[in-house]
Amino acid sequence: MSVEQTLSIIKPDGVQKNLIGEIYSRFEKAGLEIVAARMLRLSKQQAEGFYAVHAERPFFKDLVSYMTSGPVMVQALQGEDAIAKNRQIMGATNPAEADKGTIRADFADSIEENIVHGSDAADTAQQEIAFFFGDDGVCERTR
Ligand code: IDP
Ligand code: MG
Repeated sequence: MSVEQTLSIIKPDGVQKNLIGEIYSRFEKAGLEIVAARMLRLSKQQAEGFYAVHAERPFFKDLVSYMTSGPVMVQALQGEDAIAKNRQIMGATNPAEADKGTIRADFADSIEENIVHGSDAADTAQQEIAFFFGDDGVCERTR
């Protein structure tokens, strides 16, 4: 285990359901620190770029339209094992398969509208944090 950073997004359905505080509380109770945060409405180009890895998937067009349907809340999380810990708190992609007590089991409506994004590995975490926060947009926790 080591201290890691990971990227989290509260997707448009999570913002619409007024879950920002609830989700932040779950992160903080699990020992994850928020080290960067911003709300924005993704452009089509941003959503396509962020999810470029899924460009050939049949659901790609719908995914881009979902992700641009309203504002998202984007944050970098820091802590021991942050990448895996965030994925545990989120639950499986399909809420029907997500463990009880996870964000997706508790709040998601479908495999597409599943409330949150989380980086899946160290390299993607680094790329995704840079995508939203550049080189200097993450705050060091000095206390
Ligand atoms: P993840 O968000 O759990 O990492 P990915 O496989 O990376 O899941 O897929 C990215 C996003 O694309 C999912 O969170 C979900 O919003 C959407 N998605 C994934 N699989 C499907 C599907 O089979 N149908 C519709 N949307 C999907
Ligand atoms: Mg993924």
